[in-house]
Amino acid sequence: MSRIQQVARALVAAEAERQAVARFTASWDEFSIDAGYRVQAANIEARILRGHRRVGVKLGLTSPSQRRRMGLVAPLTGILTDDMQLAEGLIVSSELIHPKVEPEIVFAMGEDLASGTVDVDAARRAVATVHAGIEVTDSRYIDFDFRLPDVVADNASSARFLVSPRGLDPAEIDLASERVTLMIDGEQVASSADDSEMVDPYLELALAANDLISRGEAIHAGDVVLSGALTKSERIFAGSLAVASFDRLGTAELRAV
Ligand code: OOG
Ligand code: MG
Repeated sequence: MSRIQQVARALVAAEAERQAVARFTASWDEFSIDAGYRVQAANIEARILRGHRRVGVKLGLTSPSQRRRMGLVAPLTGILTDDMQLAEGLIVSSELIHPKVEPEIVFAMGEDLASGTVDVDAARRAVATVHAGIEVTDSRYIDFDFRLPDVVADNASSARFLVSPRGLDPAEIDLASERVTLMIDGEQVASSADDSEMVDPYLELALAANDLISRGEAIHAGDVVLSGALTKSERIFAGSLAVASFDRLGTAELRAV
């Protein structure tokens, strides 16, 4: 079995058994981001063979300053499948290891971003509607302790996500100034105003699309795109209610049982 297959299987087992593992970069010096994407692709292919359907893409590390420190030019990406999408805002904690919630702007794509070089305007034009959402991340690594190759292999910590049904036309909303607060059990635990750096979600979409295209992948019409956390993420435990309140996009609510 190749090293890629070994890592892929270990991550599948960690998810299935809800047992976090140590990061692979601790014991495999040559583990690269590129190898991480090969692990990710192998596990998504396996998920699809098990009967799940690809529904979109998630972006991670969408803070430009954080990215510069890490020497990256584009956000990380993970692939979303239908079993990750929450029809109702309910997660079952016992199915997850140590879930965290983070508010995100979500795009429903109207057009493909599949070839050429995508600029910010092209990215915006390809979006059909903009929604409020909450991503539930659940790293398969102990204490969310990972380096870039590890987290890429782990499908960027993807676990569950919620998209509010009501969407706005991109022309109706200035996303660069859209703020959000995250409340857990009625207490504000995070706000995008805490973070002085403004992120342009359309620029992140364009950068991610170009990176996907360079890897032979694409964003497609009909895809859901989670555009990246707007606040720090917060642990959620059974019995708690998380509410993301956006200025104009409305609210998304998620309960953990
Ligand atoms: C990686 C996933 C990051 C985001 O929105 O930035 C992410 C992590 O677990 O930190 O989903
Ligand atoms: Mg996220």
